[in-house]
Amino acid sequence: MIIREIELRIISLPLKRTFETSFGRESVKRALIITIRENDLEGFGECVAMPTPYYSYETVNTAWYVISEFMVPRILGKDFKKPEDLIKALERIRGHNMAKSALECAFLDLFCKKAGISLKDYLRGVRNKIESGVSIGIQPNIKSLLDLIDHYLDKGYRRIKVKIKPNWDVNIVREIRKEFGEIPLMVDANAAYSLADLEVFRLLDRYNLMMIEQPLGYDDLIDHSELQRLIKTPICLDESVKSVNDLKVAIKLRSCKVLNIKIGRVGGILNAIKMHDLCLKNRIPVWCGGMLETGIGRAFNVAIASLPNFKFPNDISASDRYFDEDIIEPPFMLNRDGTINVPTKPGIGVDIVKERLERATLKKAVFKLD
Ligand code: OSB
Ligand code: MG
Repeated sequence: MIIREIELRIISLPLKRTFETSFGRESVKRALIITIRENDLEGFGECVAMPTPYYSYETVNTAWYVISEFMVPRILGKDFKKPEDLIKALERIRGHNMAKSALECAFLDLFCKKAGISLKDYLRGVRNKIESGVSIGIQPNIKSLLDLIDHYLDKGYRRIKVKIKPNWDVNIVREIRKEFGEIPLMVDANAAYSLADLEVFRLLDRYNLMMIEQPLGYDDLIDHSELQRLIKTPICLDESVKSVNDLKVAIKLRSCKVLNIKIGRVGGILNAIKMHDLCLKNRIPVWCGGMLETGIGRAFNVAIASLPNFKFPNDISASDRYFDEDIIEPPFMLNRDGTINVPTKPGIGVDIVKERLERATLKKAVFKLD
């Protein structure tokens, strides 16, 4: 398949609710959307980098820069037989996983559409529905947090994840358990603590949490290993595991018992699958993380979460948890049993609404073979 046309756009969609974590707040969703065109077919990919370098060093603008300056010239006009070939062509570029992933996703969508096969079938997914959880940001007070949890439980979400930071941790977990009893509950610290905070984790350890996500440094594996020895609650890594190699070290050191897989963070779907398989071999269950994606990124998440070792509810919520109006149709909907259906049409299996995409666009560039 010769890549003849690549379009980049930065879009902005209002979020229904401001999303606050230990590292920052987002009120609008910014995303870099890639379109690869061939005749009348289009493949779409979404770069999950955020506007700020606080979750990872990549941002929407670094992705725009590295894709247009270094990645597009390596793939435009080239003939790639399969997704592996495209990743190989980008190997020389160090890091920038989210940027690479967006291109790989767009290629994969187009590749599957051409072959008339759904992404789920291409990836050998084994599920028609995936389990849906919800990730709740830091709230102005405990009352609004409890109200939100009540709202999402009512909709049927299968597990609640709450963001924590120092002084918004043991106190909220205590109140949640008091109000809702033994609901499936976990916390995500986004690297807000160090080993000096051991006492916080000893206290959290009493609340039967499903797991504690990324409690320590964003690039740490050694202190997580130490912490995991000291508490019984499973540690789940997010930020610290960006590659198969990171994962090998994490397994060797026993730094985690669960892995959050985000396609963008790990540099694409093929890497995500390698990590899924390595975790399966080492009896580490995984689940799919989220980056407040639009329907495009969400479709890739839903497809990968249909693989067998995705053993926990995912940070893949319905479109209406994030946006009043998504850029895809049909939107992802939550079934009453807290699951989301995996699309069966070719490629990502959802349609992009051009008029909405256009309306959300802040900036656009097209690279074409003439
Ligand atoms: O750490 O999992 C995270 C969103 C942005 C950046 C980092 C994270 C998150 C989430 C949101 O938790 C999950 C979702 O998309 O619903
Ligand atoms: Mg996380």
